[in-house]
Amino acid sequence: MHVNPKDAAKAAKDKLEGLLDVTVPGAPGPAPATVEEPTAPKPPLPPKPDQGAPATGTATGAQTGAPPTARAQQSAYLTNSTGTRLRDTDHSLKAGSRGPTLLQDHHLREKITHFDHERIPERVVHARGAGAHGVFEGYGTAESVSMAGLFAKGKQTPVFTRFSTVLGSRGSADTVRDTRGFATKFYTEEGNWDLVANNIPVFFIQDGIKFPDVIHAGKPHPDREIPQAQSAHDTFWDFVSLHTEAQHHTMWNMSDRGIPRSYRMMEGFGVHTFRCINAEGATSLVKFHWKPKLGVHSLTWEEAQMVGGIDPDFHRRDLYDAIEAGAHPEWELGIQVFPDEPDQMFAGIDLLDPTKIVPEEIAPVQPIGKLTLNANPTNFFAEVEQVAFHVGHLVPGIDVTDDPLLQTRLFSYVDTQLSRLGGPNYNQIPVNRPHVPTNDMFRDGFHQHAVHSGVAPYKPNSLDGGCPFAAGADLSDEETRAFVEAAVKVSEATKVRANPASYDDHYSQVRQFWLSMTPVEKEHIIRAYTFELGKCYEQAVKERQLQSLANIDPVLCQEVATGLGLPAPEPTVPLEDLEPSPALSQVKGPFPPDGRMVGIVVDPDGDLSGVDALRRTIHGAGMVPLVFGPHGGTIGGMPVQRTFATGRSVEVDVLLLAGAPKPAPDALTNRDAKAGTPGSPALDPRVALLVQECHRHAKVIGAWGEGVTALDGAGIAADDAGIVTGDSPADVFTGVSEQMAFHRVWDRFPTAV
Ligand code: HDD
Repeated sequence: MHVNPKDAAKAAKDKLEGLLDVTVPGAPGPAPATVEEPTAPKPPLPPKPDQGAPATGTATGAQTGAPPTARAQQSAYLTNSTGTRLRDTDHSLKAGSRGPTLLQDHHLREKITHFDHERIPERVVHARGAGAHGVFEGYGTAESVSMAGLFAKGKQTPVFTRFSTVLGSRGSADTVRDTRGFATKFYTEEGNWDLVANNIPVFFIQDGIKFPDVIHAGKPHPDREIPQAQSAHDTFWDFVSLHTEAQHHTMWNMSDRGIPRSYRMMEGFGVHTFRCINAEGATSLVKFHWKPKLGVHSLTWEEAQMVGGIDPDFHRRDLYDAIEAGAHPEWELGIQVFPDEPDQMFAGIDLLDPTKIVPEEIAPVQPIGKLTLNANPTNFFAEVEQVAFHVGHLVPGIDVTDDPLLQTRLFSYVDTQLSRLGGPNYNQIPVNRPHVPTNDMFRDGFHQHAVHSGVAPYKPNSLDGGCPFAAGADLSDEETRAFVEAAVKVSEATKVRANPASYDDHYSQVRQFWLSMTPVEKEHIIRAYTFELGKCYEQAVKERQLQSLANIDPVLCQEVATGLGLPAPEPTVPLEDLEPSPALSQVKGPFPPDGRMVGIVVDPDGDLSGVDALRRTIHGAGMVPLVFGPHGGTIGGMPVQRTFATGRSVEVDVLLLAGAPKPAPDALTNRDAKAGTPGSPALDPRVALLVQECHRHAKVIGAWGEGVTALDGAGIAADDAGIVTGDSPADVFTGVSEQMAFHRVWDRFPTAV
């Protein structure tokens, strides 16, 4: 077809004119579309004190790098990752509303790609955890031992603490029988110090080269990947029965220490002996201990199992709720101090053997400061997941020893972060950043966030004026001193793959632990071994572990053997009776009630006088009252936190019975009643179960008025140990408080040994 060139030119011009239809600045243009936010935009949260900008001091002293919160939710409008505002993130770009999605939808691809990469590898051990911010205050009592500034009297140092289980995956239950991690990062004025501790003072192995072995044995079986987060299986007991230096740690795991009631009620131990240096350069050998203000307290095994199903996040929730409620958990940091003598022994105990303790009776734990956890994380991933601890994060005044377990750890903790956090710059992540200027001359690498200036990240240099400069070696000058390794003489030695002879005793301290337990603690240990070994299939594994138990104590061995239906072997080593250490027992008290959960059963048809006043008193005393009722909403003006359907005994530390609710007549509202629960037909069977479980778990129970009949309805004698009855709620609670300060009604547990 012939086209008139004139017509073609005009058509082209018309098209261009449409395209050139732009708004000229100043000229009135089309009204902007209104972008409506579903919720009113909020300003970003202020950064936490430990989220300061990376200190990227350079040769010229310039500080560069954006504040870490620059990437946080700052814009009131939805944007993509490069800050361009978006109008729609709910519909992908399609060829027609029913057509295929277009590859060109860069927003869709960016959003999905980011999501696809949200997960990082979980920690190879200690994957499941919870953390909190806090402050450490020095008492000034450690100054003769260590020059570390954080121990100075009244000195306040920000900290971040992460608690964890060891064996389970990130999503596993909190209350499994396991060791608990207790790692604290102190952001001191002399750099970060990490105390990477556990709630058990000894370790499974004496030499870090065996860490992969013990962990492979404890983790789920490689074929089926079960069981999750527990040691009750063949490979674990295969290893510890063959490798008898693990028996001491295993005994602690089988004790109630393996199932803590709360992270707030655990001791912590640095395990290794460290070397401290004072301002005069004198050295001492030191073991670090955390002592909880609330005392050491554990779940019963049945509670631990129930909670694993009812509330797998029990410890995480407990820590978070206590901090939110203002019941800030506290620990004292204490040290056992030993002279730094060439043999590094104390009272015949090898201080470099991490399977041994030094009893507190012969080396008292001296308090040197207090830790208070007072703020929950703002973002779990950014803080709890990305925090990276390392036993080599040390400050002047705290040094390592030659403990072969510690020596391997010095390598492992940096190495693991490279794959877990994706490269060598993990100390630039906000939660890991020191709160002091850094100038490490490290450059580049994955996830480099600093914009370093200067041209000479090497030493010596003249082009950056010689900067950075070496810090001073004068230990008494707090302003300039540096971390200097203690000048320890290393004896002339031959390279060997061997342990010292002192490491050969695998049983005497395990027996000492057993002999230091009260009868009820011994009973729990027997039950724990019987349960765990009862879960093993391999007869040879059970028999070999019984042999180790025989080498610890004949009664323990016999009781477990009876439970397994196997003969008890004779010991193969002489039983050595070390002096028992009462400090090892956790049956103690009284302890303060901060953050304890107090269940109050109310009956909407009963007498509620004085109950609300008591509820307020409990709250005012730093505890958490939980009203249990037959329905939600309010009863007698009190909010009901748990209905008989949603609440369970394991959530409370003590139970108060303000009434005896009857079974609901209507089968529909009573649909959660536990059929067949023994008790009176006059008492709601769910309340009967609540009372019976609290009684079985040796919790203090208080009752007044109609509540006393609830005891009867549940088949519990009102004069049994730990049952407090009285005329008024206030009187009853006074009696209850006195007894709950000892955690449990220990007399109520049956004991056979
Ligand atoms: Fe470890 C994590 C404590 C021996 C290798 N360890 C880790 C955590 C704690 C401990 C509390 C969790 C830190 C966190 O919350 O991020 N570990 C201990 C104690 C030990 C011990 C008290 C003995 C006294 N560990 C140990 C050895 C090795 C490791 C012997 C290796 C040879 N540990 C690691 C690790 C982890 C770790 C693989 C996993 C994630 C991480 O470090 O950051 O490097």
